[in-house]
Amino acid sequence: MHKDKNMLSRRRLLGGAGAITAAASAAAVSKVAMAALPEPVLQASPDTMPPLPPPTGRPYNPVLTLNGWTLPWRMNNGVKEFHLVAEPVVREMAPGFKAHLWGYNGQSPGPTIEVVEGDRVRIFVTNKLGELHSVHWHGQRLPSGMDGVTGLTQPGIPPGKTFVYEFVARRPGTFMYHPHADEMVQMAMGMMGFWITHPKTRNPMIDNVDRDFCFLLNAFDIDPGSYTPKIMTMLDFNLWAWNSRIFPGIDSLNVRHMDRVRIRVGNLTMTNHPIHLHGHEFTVTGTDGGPTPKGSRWPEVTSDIAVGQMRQVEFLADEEGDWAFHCHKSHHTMNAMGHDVPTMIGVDHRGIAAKITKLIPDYMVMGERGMKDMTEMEMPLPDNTTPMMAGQGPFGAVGMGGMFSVLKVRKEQRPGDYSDPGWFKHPPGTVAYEFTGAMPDPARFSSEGGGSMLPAGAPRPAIEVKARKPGGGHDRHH
Ligand SMILES: [Cu+2]
Repeated sequence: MHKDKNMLSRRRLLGGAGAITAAASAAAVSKVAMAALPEPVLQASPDTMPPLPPPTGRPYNPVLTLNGWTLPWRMNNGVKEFHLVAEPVVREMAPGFKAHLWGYNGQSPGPTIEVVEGDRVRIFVTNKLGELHSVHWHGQRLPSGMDGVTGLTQPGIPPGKTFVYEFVARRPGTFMYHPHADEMVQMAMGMMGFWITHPKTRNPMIDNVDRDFCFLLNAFDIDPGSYTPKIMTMLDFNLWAWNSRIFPGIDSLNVRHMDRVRIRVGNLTMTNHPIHLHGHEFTVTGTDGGPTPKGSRWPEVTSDIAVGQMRQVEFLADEEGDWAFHCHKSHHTMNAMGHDVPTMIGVDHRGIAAKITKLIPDYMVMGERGMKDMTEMEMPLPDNTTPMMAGQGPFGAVGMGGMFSVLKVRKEQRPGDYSDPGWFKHPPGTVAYEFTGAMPDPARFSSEGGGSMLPAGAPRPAIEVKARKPGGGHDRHH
């Protein structure tokens, strides 16, 4: 889980170019900058990297990108310069499962860009794809010609070329970037990134927080055993991801008890995602339109994030424990599976399954008691995929995948230490437990049911319903 270790493969951002620009006159900055491209910084690890405190420029409290990282910059005569490289990447989506995606600077999604309201920003975008590219800065106020829409506001960036975007980050808030060139393909392949503009001064609509997380919702269609997403898929995706990671590959959100927590989420999939937090209420404090006025906020435990939207939610982490945090569409907390699985609940197929297994050793059907059995069954998997529902908790299989993680709220977390604290140690007597007393006869309301259609005074026939109940020592057949 969360390792907070620094594995930037090439952290050295300032090469010789930094020294050149220090001496350059203001008038020459633009040309010098063009000539001296900042060295691209690449990231090789899918782990959550620690927040990047601003080494230069105005101070701010940096965000933590879940299973991601923040792009370093260099200051060039008061301009923050970033270098994005659009390129094919290999992304580990979960341990044992790698996908061939497209992204920026070695990862999908690309690195988070963090700036401060009022910053002048210059972003060099190098296209290492085999087709045209451009980057749209979702939600920004900027000159129309910097908006990054291929054909409309600029020619597409040809393969091998570098374009420069330059504008002032005028509004504080939660934004993202993504291609606006062959975008169906390029986004289906994983090209996207987060953008945070921190407030310049104290803003009455923006509270200080102790923990500030961000991630993008994205989805892929990759057949088990293969590596490359099927880009024509419009709805039937089989991998529902946060920052191109799927549970159990998504890091936990570790906070101290009584921390104020902000979580920023953007949706670049083809459907909406009701994001749900257990154990706490939050308020929506911002959208991609900016911070929401305080009088407009109300408490929720689920916030629906529509396609192309961003939401930032905030809460006080005042309940200790391990709290599930997930998309509430139950199919989105599953990993790759076939779509033709028949519903077998209540069907006694024990004999049939045993016979088929003799002919086809790998044969497996959905359990007659539900699909949870599949978390325990040793179903043979092709290479390079991940179980449909995986992840072990302290009480057994969690039985989920996809868009799922855990908020860990701990009193004993030391200040400044946000490493994974492990599983919550529940105080004695606070865990749901088995009732072992005698089971009383169920009280049934005698006037209810089909008998009411009978003529008054007619004898009521006994209605027999046969139900197969789970458990009871059924032997399972694999
Ligand atoms: Cu969802």
